[in-house]
Amino acid sequence: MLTTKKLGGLFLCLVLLALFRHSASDGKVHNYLQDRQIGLWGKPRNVALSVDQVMNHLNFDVEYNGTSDELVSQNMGLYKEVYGKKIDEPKTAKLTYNQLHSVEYELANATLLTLVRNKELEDIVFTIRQIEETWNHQFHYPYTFMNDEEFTEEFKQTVKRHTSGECYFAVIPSAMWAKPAHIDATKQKQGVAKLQDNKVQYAGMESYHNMCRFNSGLFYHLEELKKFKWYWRFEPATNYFCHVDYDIFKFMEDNNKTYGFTISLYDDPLTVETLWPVTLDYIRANPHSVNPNGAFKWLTDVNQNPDITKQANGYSTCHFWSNFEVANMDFYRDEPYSKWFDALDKNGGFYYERWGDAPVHSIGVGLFEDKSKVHWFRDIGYHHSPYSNCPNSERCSRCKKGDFANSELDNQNCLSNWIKYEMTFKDLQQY
Ligand SMILES: Nc1nc2c(ncn2[C@@H]2O[C@H](COP(=O)(O)OP(=O)(O)O)[C@@H](O)[C@H]2O)c(=O)[nH]1
Ligand SMILES: [Mg+2]
Repeated sequence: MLTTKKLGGLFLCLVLLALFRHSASDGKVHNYLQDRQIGLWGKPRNVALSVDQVMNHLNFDVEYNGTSDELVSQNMGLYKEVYGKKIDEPKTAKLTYNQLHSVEYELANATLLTLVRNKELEDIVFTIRQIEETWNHQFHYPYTFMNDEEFTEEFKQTVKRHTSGECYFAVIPSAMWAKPAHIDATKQKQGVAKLQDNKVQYAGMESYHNMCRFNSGLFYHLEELKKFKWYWRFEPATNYFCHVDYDIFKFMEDNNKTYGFTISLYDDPLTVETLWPVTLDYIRANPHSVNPNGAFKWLTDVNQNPDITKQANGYSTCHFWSNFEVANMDFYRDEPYSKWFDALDKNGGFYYERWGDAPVHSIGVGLFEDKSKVHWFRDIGYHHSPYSNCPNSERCSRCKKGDFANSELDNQNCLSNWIKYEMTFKDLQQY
């Protein structure tokens, strides 16, 4: 029999449930995640997949009853909704500070890292000053500068004046930088000509191809980097807008993350026409290397930009924009990534096409790592022309809150797909 007391208890439970659902609700974001039935309790299984299972995951093709323009606009709505939320530091993570600027502070095994040319001295100082001002003045993490040539004394002395941590200068051995001997010159010429006909940026600049290959799969083998586990990549002339007080590297370490990013974009499909087919061949032979909780849908979405996915033969071209990234180099050094990179290198697409380090890192992370180990640094305000990540936070200045780029570039934004397909409700509540 239902007594008044029991009814009261039931009522209280219903009210609490409703309150929980309300407080946990983020409008559309909540609905998307509910639709996918991924929630607080959605723990993935960690069992190796068979070839068929892997291929099934990668043939993802949601029916979408609308045009891709409609989807872009819907996704930008989601993007703006997420950005509209006021954020501060991550709420549910372990954070480490050095508020007293103690010299005793124990650093993580990490370096700020940039590949840069002597002629970019002014631009690199421009960026270093912002990294110091918004973050590193509290920690004094070391910097590693990489170059395919010797750095000039002027370069070295100038950057040392603007950095609060130790500076290391690494000259890249030509075996790591130059085009490998197995590249077929005729095939390369034909490939470059095709890219040039299609107005692909940097197509005929061999140093750009070298740079992409080096950043994709070689930098972490440099002698000067062997001692480090973590890196934060930065580029000349980029901006950092927000003050971050906690240790970014320890955040990664203490919260079990492998890869951190700020911006996610589409690539020019012509630069990576065969990257996905070559990768599929590799994983057909090595299905065990694929992580069962990979970011498969983000990698293969065909709805928002169907032409791109078709032209890239099944790869959405969505990638983490790697001119900013914080990551664990041991992930690249381990077998799943490094063996796959060797297969890519052997194929030669870094020269026959223009495979970039951003899609290569992203496919590698998306296939071989658990997506829960990928972190979107919502709180790091960042700009590399023409795109930005500018959160709605009191900690940021000099950028327009919620800004991505000019609206005609909205269809270049992939972050909504990451949010919709790969983030859990709990991930979204982290800030
Ligand atoms: N040392 C060196 N650095 C390079 C070279 N080419 C590109 N970089 C660096 O590689 C990064 C990416 O190059 P960038 O010109 O910014 O390419 P984009 O961002 O794709 O337009 C930047 O940090 C550049 O300074 C090169 O030939 N030598
Ligand atoms: Mg750049």
